[in-house]
Amino acid sequence: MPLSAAELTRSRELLAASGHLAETMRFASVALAEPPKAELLAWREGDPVPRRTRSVLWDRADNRTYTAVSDLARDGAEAVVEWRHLPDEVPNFTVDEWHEAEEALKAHPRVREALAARGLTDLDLVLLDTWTYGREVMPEQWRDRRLGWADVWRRETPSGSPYAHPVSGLKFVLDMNTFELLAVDEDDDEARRAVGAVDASPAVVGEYEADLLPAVLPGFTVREPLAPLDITQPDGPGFSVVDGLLTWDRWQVRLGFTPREGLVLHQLDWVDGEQRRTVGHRLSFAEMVVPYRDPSFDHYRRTAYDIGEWGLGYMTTSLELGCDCLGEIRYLDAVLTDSRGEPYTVTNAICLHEEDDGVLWKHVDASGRAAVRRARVMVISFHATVANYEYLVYWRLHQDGAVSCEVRATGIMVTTPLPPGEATPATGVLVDERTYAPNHQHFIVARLDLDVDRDLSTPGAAPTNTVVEVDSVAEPVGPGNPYGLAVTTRTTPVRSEAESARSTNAAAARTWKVTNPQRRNAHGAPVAYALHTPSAIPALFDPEAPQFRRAPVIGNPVWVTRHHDDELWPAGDNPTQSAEDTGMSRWVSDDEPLESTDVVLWHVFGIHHVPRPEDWPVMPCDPVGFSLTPSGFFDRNPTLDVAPPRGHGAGADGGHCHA
Ligand SMILES: [Cu+2]
Repeated sequence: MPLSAAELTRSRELLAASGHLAETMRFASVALAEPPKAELLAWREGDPVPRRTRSVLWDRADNRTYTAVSDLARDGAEAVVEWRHLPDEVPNFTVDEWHEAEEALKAHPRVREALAARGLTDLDLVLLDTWTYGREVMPEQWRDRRLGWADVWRRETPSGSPYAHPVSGLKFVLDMNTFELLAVDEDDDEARRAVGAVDASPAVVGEYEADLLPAVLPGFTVREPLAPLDITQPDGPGFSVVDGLLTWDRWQVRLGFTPREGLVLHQLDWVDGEQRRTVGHRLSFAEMVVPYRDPSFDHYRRTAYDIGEWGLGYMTTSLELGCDCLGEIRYLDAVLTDSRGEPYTVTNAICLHEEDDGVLWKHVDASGRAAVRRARVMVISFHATVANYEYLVYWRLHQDGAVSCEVRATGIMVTTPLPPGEATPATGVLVDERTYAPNHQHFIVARLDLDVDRDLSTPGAAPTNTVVEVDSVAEPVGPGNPYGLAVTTRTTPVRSEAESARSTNAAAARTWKVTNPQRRNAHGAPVAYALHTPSAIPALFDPEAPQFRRAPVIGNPVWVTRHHDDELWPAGDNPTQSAEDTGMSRWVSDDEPLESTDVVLWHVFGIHHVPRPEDWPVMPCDPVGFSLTPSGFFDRNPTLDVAPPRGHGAGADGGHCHA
């Protein structure tokens, strides 16, 4: 269960009472300190549930970072069971700072002066959007500071798109602790600086709301709406959720939510009557890396770590029935803290609903008799807005044992105006009048701690999984294969962490399986779940590129590691202002064995975004994702027992549909 507001308040009070909490300290995050996995696996009904928090704080007075663990069941000084200084670590930026930075900048005379020089005098139309730095691009003299840089944007009207007009060639650099303005950074190129001015900026169609479009797009009208489509479940939904435990069809899963990851799926089990089979212990998104691939003044420092630097949980927005989700919906709220450690609630943060998913299986026999089953899918989703972009995250549980994950990227692309007569740089695509959107990539790192069919007869038994790589191979023409038809599969175990980093191979139709060699199906093969990776994207980095050295995890679409409780963040615990990876590359450097043990599968996927004009002024959802499918986990199609469709000639006839 995620932390409640009362628990978060108590956590803050315990820290305050301990004397550690100085007036100048701020909370970067407060999260549930989850019990070690070994304890969770050995946990039995009736055992106590430890409730501890992990807080990350920093002191605005001296920029020192601390981490604290508080035991909510204890009192007084004993309650803070860990208090540690983290030298040289810069914790994530907070939503509060983002707002405070804009306010401080707008009050600064030098900022006002720079804006006025570009014709920007109505500050209500200006958005100053603060980003974090990677160490490699930080000005050297300020590398010991908590440093932000702000983009400058201009709205056409007070309700217009905040990202409609980039004010090119101008950035503000500020100390996020003192909000001291350190630099007004301007492009050396005079023409590019000039094009940031109101009267020189191109007449783009930057609006996306129907009421604002006619003013910028002559003749614009709203399309005739389609016929109504209502989704109703007269008897209510087919799932139940009690204290965060979701039960649906054959699935059971505990829903968690953390400030950094947003939604977390815990203890994902396939439950068939008395028989419970484990599939996943803990599934979530552990990092997002969004490097812009345009070295121009406007974009070279644009390297967002949306999870490690900001937190997908903190970016989560409330969902609205009929808009974000359609049908018979149940919502869960999320409780987070602000930078003073005070709890607040994001209502309707997680959406739970069922969808019809077309045909599950079908056959029409020679007499014309059709047997059909319809598929239902359980959807667990949340939406995160990270400044100009949104990420809509959908985990889906399927009746055939598959689990799929989809991310729909939408929102507004970052753009740059071009001076008259200047060609579009090769690092971007023209999307509007004298306006280009830079090439960029969104890497999402999913942490998939699967425990495939763990031995439940022995409480606390450790998982015994091995990840294997499966390639399809065309055998050469020869004896036994005279027509060259033979395709075989070659299965190679990932034996140790020296082999941890895997690559896709479309020519071999490569997949990976998490197998349990201790468990065999009826056909003698180890039970397994397969990972399919249709949205793997290439990193396209020189290995020595500073940005790549911060997150070499993005260099491979699949990684396998030995489970450790503290190996959660693959670009380091605190990637803000980092120079070198302290995550994945360190974890695998000790070359631990990976066979028949507790392994974690990591999948890096995402959007290789070479912009299209169609992505502007707001981007239609670009869906990417992956799936985990049972592969010999069951002895046969596990959906033979799915009830036939109701009505329309089915039912009494045993599920036969008639033409
Ligand atoms: Cu994009």
